[in-house]
Amino acid sequence: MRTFRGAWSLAGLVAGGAGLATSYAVANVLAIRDSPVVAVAELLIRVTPGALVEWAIGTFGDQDKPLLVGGIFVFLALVFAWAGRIAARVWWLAVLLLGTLAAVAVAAVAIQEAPSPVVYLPIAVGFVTWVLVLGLLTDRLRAAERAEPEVSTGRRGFLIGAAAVAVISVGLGALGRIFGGGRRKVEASRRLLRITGVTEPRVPLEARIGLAGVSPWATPDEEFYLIHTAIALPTIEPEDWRLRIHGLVDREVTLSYQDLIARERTEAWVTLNCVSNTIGGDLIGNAWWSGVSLADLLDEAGVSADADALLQTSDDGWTCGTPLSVVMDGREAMLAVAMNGRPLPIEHGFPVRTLVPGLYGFVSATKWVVDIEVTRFDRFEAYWTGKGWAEQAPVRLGSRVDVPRSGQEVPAGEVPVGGVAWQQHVGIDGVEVSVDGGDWQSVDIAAPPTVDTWVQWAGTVSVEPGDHLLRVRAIGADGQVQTGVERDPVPDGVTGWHDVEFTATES
Ligand SMILES: Nc1nc2c(c(=O)[nH]1)N[C@H]1C(S)=C(S)[C@@H](COP(=O)(O)O)O[C@H]1N2
Ligand SMILES: [Mo]
Repeated sequence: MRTFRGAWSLAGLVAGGAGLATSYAVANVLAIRDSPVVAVAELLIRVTPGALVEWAIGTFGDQDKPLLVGGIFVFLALVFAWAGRIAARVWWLAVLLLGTLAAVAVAAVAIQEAPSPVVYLPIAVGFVTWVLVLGLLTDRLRAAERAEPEVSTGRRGFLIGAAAVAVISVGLGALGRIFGGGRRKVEASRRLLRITGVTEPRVPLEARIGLAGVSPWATPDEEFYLIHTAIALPTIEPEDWRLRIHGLVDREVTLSYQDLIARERTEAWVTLNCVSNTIGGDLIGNAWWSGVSLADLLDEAGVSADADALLQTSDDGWTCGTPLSVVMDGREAMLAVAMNGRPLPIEHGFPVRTLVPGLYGFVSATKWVVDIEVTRFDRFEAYWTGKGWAEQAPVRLGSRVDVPRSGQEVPAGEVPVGGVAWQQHVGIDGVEVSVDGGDWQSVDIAAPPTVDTWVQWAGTVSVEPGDHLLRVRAIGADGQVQTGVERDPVPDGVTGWHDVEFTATES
C-alpha cells in the first residue's frame, strides 16, 4: 500500500464537497429557492415531532436552524469520507450510498411543491460531479498503490488533483453566492417601495408607563421576535405577488400587489404573540401595521354560510386555519403590507402577511401569504395542528415582569416594579403583584388606544433587605383573573404567573 492513511477518506470528502458546491451553484444560478441541503433541513423540520421542534426553539432560539444545517454538513462529511473508503474496495457500493443520499434530497425537494423539473437539476449535477471527481481521485490513488515505492508521482498527482478540485469547489460556491442575489434584489425593491396611505407610527403618550426597563410599548423591528419554519426565506418581488381567494365563495378573487394597495388603507397597533411563548418569554411584540381589511375582501368574494374557516397558505407552503367568524367580527383583521411605517421586512412576510388581533400567530398571521381558501375546519389539517397543536387558539390572558430583572440587586425600601400584560382584543383592566407570596396589590397600568395591544404596568413594592420573589397577574377587561395554574404551551398556550427573584440590599 503506497497511499497514505486517510487518502481514500480524503478523496471521498473532496468529491462530496465538489458535489455540494456544484449543486449549490446551480441552485443559485437557476434562482431555485432552496439548495438541496436546505430542502433536506426543511424536510427534517417537517417530519420532526412538534415537541422536539418546540424544544429546539426553546433551547437554541434563533440558532436552531444554523445548528441543524451545520449538523447536516457534519453528517454529510462523515458519509462522504466513508463512501471514499468503501470506493477503495467496492466501487458500486459507494455509488449506491451516495445515490441514497441523492434520493433523500429528491424526496425533500419533491414534497415542497415542485412546479418544474428544474428543481431536481442541482441534485443531478451534484451527484454527477461526485461520481466524476471520486472516479478521478481514486484512479490516482490506485495508480499510487500500483507504483514502485520510489515513484511517488501517483501520490503527488492525487494530492494536486484533490487540492485543485477543492479550490474549484470553493470558487463555484462563491459564484453561486454572487448569482444568488435574489434576496438582495428583493431587499432593494422593498427599500424603494413607497406605499400610499402608510403613516408613521406615533406612540400615544397614554400608552407609556414611563418606567425605565419596561419593554418599550412599540417594539422596534430588530427586537420583534421571529418564528417561521422556512430556512431560506421566500423572496417575492411585489409585482410577482398574487393572492387567490377561493373555495366556498360566490366569486373567486385573484389580487395583484397593485390591486391590493389600491384599496382603502387600514392601520392599527396590534400585539402579536407566539403560542410557544413560555412564562416570562419574549415571543411577543407590538407594532403599527398598515394594510387592507380582510373582511371587506371576503365580503366582496361572497362567503358561503357553510364556511367556518380560512385555510391560509404561504409562498413556502406553510399553512394555518383561521376561524372565519373572528375575521368577520369587525376587528382589525388585515392583509398587512407595512410594519412600523415601512414595507414589511422580508423576514416578517414581505410583501404581504395576514394579521388577526386576538389570535396566536400560528392560527392567523401567515407571512408571505399567497392563498386563502374559504372552507370548513373539518376539511383540512393545518401545519401545526397536524403536530398536536390546537385547531383554534385565541390569545390567553398573560403578564410579565420586566423590572426588576431576575437576579438583580436593588436598594431595599420602595422598589420600582414594572412590565407588560396582555389579552389582545379583550383588553386589560388591572395588574396585581405579590411579594414573597403575600397579598396581591394593584399597580398602575397605562392606557393604550386599543384593546388589541399589550399594556405596560408599573408600581412600587416595599421590601426589607434580603432575597425576594415578585410575582405578577393580570385582570382581563372581561373580569377574568389570570390563573396561577401552569400549563405547557402545547396545545394552545401557557398559563401561569411569571415571577422573578431579586435581592434588596441595605441602602
Ligand atoms: N409562512 C409562515 N408564516 C408564519 C409562520 C411560519 O412558520 N411560516 N409562523 C407563524 C407563527 S407560529 C407566528 S408566532 C408568527 C410570527 O410572526 P413574526 O415572525 O413576524 O413575529 O408568524 C406566523 N406566520
Ligand atoms: Mo407561533
